[in-house]
Amino acid sequence: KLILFIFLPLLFLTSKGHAQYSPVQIFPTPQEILISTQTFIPSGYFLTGIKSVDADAIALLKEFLPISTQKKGTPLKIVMLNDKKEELKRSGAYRLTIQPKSILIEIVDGRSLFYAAQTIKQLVKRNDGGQILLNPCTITDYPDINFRGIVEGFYGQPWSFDDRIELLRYFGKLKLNTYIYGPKDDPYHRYPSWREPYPADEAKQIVALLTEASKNKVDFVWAMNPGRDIKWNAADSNAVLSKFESMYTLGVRCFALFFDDIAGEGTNSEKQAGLLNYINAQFVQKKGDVKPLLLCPTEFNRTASSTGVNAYLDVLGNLLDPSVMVMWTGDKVVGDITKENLQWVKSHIKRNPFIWWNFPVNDYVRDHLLMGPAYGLDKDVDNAMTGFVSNPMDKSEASKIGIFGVAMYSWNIKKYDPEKSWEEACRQCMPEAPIAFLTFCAHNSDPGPNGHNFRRDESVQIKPVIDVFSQSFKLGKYLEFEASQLNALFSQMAVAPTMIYSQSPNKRLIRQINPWLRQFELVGNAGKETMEMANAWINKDEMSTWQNYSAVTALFDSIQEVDRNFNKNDFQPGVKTASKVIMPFIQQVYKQVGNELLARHEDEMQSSSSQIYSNVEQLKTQPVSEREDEIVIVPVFQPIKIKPGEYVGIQTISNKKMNSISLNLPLSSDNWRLFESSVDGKTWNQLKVTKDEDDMESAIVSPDIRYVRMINNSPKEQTFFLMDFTLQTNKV
Ligand code: 14T
Repeated sequence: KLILFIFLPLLFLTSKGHAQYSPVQIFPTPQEILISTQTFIPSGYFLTGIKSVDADAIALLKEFLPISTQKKGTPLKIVMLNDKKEELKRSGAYRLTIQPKSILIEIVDGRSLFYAAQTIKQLVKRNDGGQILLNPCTITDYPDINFRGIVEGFYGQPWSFDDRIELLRYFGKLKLNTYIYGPKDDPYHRYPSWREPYPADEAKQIVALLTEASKNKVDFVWAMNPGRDIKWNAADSNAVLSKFESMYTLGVRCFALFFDDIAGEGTNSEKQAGLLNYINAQFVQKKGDVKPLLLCPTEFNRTASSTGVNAYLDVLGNLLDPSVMVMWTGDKVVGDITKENLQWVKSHIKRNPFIWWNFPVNDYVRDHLLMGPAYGLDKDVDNAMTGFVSNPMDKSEASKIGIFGVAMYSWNIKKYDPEKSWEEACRQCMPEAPIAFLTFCAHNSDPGPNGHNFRRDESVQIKPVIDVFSQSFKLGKYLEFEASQLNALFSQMAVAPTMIYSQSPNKRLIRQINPWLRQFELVGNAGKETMEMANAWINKDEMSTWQNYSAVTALFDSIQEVDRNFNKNDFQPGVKTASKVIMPFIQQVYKQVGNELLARHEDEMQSSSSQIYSNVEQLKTQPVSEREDEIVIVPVFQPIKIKPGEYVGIQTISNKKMNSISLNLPLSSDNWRLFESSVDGKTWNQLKVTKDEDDMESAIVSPDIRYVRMINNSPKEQTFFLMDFTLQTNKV
């Protein structure tokens, strides 16, 4: 739908080839935009046309446009939008025509004017002299989905008042219009206190939230979840009614009933439909200014849905008043939204579903952050959803990344690009350190293994590099090009938290993700040390390998420490970061080098465990020295007396394979010696000794023997020189 013409002052270029270029970017992407590349400097404006449609929108316009109360300068005219197109009758639809001599804003309602103002805010640029610049343009814009926003519907610590105020402001900028209040752990929303009105101080906060919501053209929807202990009788129908009445008194005009996560009586769909219809008739219709009701059913996804005649969803579809909107999470509790699934549920509930998307909620994987792109949303869906809301994390600021994607998708489905939207979200959420924040988010997206089998891409850019590098490294090769990319990334990871701490004024965000930031720095450093270790290892620099190996070991200890001591909760305590691609890579290289390094040094350590094997008093403490391919008794330079039956030899527990023994002992004529080998030191086999031309004696031994000895096999004490007694081994 986006037609982008670039028009020069007089000459209109309608080349589609230029369709990708726009002198300004607007989020969410407008449906139709014609914009000139030329700019002009507007003089003052005066307001004309419809008066007092929306004071907040006018106040917003005045923030960045010179608008005077006198009738001088150029007109900024506000009129009703008259178009037969169904889309241009939607709340929030607008058409904006900016020309050097006028601005025309055509609107459906106050929200339209507010959204047009949000668009103009993004169109305004300034020159070096601080003057305002505008590009002439015509923008025709409307939302693809009527209700867009979030459902605060997770388990765990609900958002704070300040979290909510900030998010409502964020909503205004993103043209999101729906905030559904339903935190599982608010006792006044659910069990046990849904029947009771809020205490005074909490009621006051809800009033303040309603004010902020209204300023940002957001519908604050208050949800109740009574199913756990509701009785299907008049008393409880009235309990719902009077609680709604008390919320109405506070200013709430939008209401929802949730029946998720319950068992027993409360799950009865006929009774649920009856209650909704009763509230609709007795409350919504009577008040006149209350919006249509919203229902979250007990069977809110296809996997959980029963089938057959009078199945749960069919009963709802048949009985519920057509005005009641019905929520739906898709095929599963957490998963993609597909056209096919939307059609399936519609055939049962007899209306378009209102999507409750369980992303980026992390109440089922609390040790992970979900800060990656919002993807898995079908783009081939026209007018198939009444609403689209995201269930966020308990971390409000961190959830802004996912919410941004939801805002882009739900406003303009066809133009939605998950990756580009995600990058823009990172930039907008942390303009002071965009790259650092992007790096952080790129490696904090996958929830890890979980019961919903919901996994996300993570570390997508570096993954192919890691695959190539680690494959070669397993074969003993260190690929320089890939290594340099990995080193660059790990350095970036290691400094990103420092950048974020020092540059970002968003202390709320930092507080929410602080354990993960700390962990991220440690993982970055572990990556750097691992690469150095791998390099040293390949270069056979054992000293450095050891140093880096112990540095990585220490960093792993710190990572474990953070994991154990931060983010304590009863469900998934701990702090996991970069857990899908990067940590497994670091661990794999660490293990590989560690195993090889230790295997090599195992032999060295065992050199002390190769020892002399002798019952000759004089030789009992004589050292042996173990080298790469031999074990040698250190020579003794004095004559040794050996009694009948006494022996001298070598005992080893090395895992090397043995080869042969060789000796250089003074010749002896009377053949008093016998050479033997043994596996266990108990049973001995005699060795056949041969002499070479230099009078060196040697004997082949079988590879797995662990003892060799020369024994005095004569009845007399003998004397000899122990000059060379060597056990040859295979090289490792
Ligand atoms: F109402 C729903 F649409 C819904 O999603 N309900 C909850 C929601 O509050 C929670 O945040 C979400 C993610 O954990 O899952 C739903 O609750 C469940 C779903 C389960 F499959 C609770 C327990 C489950 F086993």
